Amino acid sequence: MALTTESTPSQGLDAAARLKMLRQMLTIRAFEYRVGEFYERAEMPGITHLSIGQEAVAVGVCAHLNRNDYITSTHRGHGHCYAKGAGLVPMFGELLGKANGYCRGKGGSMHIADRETGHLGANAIIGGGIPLATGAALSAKVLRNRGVGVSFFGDGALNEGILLESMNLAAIWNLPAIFACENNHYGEYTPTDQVTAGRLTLRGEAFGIPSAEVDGMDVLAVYDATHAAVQRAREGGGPSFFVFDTYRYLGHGMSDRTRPYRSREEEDEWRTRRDPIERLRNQLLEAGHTSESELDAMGEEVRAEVEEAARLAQEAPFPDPEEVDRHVFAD
Ligand SMILES: Cc1ncc(C[n+]2csc(CCOP(=O)(O)OP(=O)(O)O)c2C)c(N)n1
Ligand SMILES: [Mg+2]
Repeated sequence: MALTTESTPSQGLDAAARLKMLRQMLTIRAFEYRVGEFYERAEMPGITHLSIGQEAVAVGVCAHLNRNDYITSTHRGHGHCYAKGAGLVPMFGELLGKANGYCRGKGGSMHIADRETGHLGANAIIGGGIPLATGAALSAKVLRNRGVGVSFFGDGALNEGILLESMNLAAIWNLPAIFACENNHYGEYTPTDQVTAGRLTLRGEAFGIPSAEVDGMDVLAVYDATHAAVQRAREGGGPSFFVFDTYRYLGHGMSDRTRPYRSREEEDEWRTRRDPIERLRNQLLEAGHTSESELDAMGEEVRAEVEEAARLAQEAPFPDPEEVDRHVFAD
C-alpha cells in the first residue's frame, strides 16, 4: 500500500518551530565537524561515522516524538541521538570515553544510548536496532501509552532478514512502529543499486505496511511525510515504512578520505543543490521569518555551544578503572 504524503502540516509550523529545526540541524553538523577534529587529533578512542548531509531525516522525524517514544539508531547515529533530546556534553563525553558520557564512556560512538530521552541505542550491527524499536512498539501497544518505536537504519539494512522479520511482526500485530530508512546511496563503498534488488518501498508494501519514498534533504518534507504516520501509529493504526533519499557528504568512516567509488561531481551536486540546511535557511529568508544577521548570530551561538560542550567533555575525568565491568551487560 502506497502512503499518501500530500498533506503539508508543516504549513502550520510557525517561524519559531522552523528556526528550531534549522538550529538543530546546524548543531548536529557542528557537533559532527567537532567529532571529526577530535578524531583527527587522536583525542578520541575508537572509530566514528559522521552524518553530515543527513541531518534533515533525524530532525524531521524526531520533531514528532516525545520522551515516551523510543528510537533505535545506527553506527551513523549522532544526529538521531541529538534530535531525540540528548545533551551535547554527555554525547561528547561518551565519544571521548569519559565518566560523564551517556554510557559512562563504555559505549562510544556506536553504542551510545540514553533511556531518559528514549534512545535505546546506536548499533554497530547493520539492522541490529530494528527489532529493538519494534519491541518498543510492542511494549507501547501492550501498555496502551500511545508511544511509538522508530528504527533508523541505512540502506544496507534493506537486505537484512531482520528488517523483514520485524516488518512482518509489526504488520501482523499492528504495532506503532515506524521504519525509517536513510538511503544515502552507499553501503560503505558499494552503490546501493548494485546490491539491492527491487523498488525499495516494496519491502514494506509486501507486508501491507503503508510505505513512501521521501526527499530526505528537505526537513519539511520529512516532517510532512511522517506526521500522519506517527499520529496513526499512536491511534492504533499500525506501522509505516519510509525510505528517505539522502547523502553523506564525507567518507563512510574517518579513514575513507578519497572516496574513489563516487565522483566529485556527484558530491558537489548534493552539497550545493540539495543541502538541507541551505534549503531551510533560504525558505526562512524568503518567507521573511528571519534575516541574514539573525541567521549569522544563530550560527555563532551554535558554534560556541558546541565548542563549550566539547571543552567540558574534554576536561571531564575518565571512569575509575575499578568500574571497568560495571554497567556492561554483554561481552
Ligand atoms: C550485519 C553486519 N554486516 C556487515 C557489517 C559491516 N558494515 C559496517 S557499516 C556497513 C555499511 C552500512 O551501510 P548502510 O546501512 O547503508 O549505512 P551507512 O553507512 O550508509 O549510513 C557495513 C556493511 C556490519 N556492521 N553488520
Ligand atoms: Mg547507506
